[in-house]
Amino acid sequence: MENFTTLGQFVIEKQQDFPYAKGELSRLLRDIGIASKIISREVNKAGLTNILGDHGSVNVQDEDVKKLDIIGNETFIATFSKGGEVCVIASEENEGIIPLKGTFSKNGKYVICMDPLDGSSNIDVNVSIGTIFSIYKRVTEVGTEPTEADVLQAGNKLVAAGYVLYGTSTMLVFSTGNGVNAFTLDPSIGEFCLSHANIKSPDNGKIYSINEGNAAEFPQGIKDYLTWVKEEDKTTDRPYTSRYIGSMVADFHRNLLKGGVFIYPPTAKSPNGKLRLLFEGIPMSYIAEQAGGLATTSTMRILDVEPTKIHQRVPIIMGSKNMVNKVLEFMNK
Ligand code: P6P
Repeated sequence: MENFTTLGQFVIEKQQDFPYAKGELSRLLRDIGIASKIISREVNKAGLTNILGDHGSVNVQDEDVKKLDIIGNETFIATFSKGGEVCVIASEENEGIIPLKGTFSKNGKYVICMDPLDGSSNIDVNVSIGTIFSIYKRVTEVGTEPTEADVLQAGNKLVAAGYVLYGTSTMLVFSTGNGVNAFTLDPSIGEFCLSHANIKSPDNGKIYSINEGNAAEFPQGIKDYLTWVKEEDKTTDRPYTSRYIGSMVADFHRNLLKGGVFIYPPTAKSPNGKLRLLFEGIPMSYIAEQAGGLATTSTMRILDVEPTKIHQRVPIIMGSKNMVNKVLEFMNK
């Protein structure tokens, strides 16, 4: 008999570690697993069933929406509506909050903020994409109509967060506040199986991930850091290696395992950076910190930023602890 732990077995075994146990969060994580399997199936046949290419519409970020974006968004909304644990969703694909209309949703105790399919511009060129999610307890009273206050919560209030990477394999990575665990989908049994237990991100690394095409607009500290990483100095293992795939989940996940720093700084075009606080900044910062890394705007911890708008953006420097601190050294010179 093969020796593996499925997501379901893990969640039951670890139940006592989950805040507000009572099985609700376990069911929520199970629902995320189900939705991710459906999206994985769609992503893996993208080239075959003519769901490539633009859906024609544009989302609130004014980005061309690919059909898979729609499928991803609708899949998660339908799954959470059926599950009954979630009362409201904020999605990168929707302008406002999505109060769920499922039979029990009004009594749902949990809130989801999600980017159902991040990196969707990579769909047509067969590059890895991902789902990113945050889970909070609602702040409004159970049984009442959820409000924006339920989704506008700082990352230091998170109950759980994680991502799904649709890459060479489909991997679900999440934390409920007791470290980071990764589960790889085994299509032969249709189960997510524990593949990386208690991930610790290396304190040091040589990989820096940033879109240097915007370099002219970067803050001086970032420009100085990018000069420093390219200098020849064997004692500090430089020059470093540039790795940037343009799909945050893929860039983040590689850096999480190998050591590295991911940077999306402010630019003239996007004075607060391009990435969204609710849908990318907070959940990925939670995972970075739970794995022993850091995540900062350059002036404060991202998990302490109090959201005021659903689609607000945030500058991001996140990853290996010593690498983030090195970037901050240049930013604070
Ligand atoms: P740029 C994808 O559109 C995304 O939201 C992230 O997944 C990715 O890290 C970033 O934007 C890429 O942005 O400006 O470098 O193309």
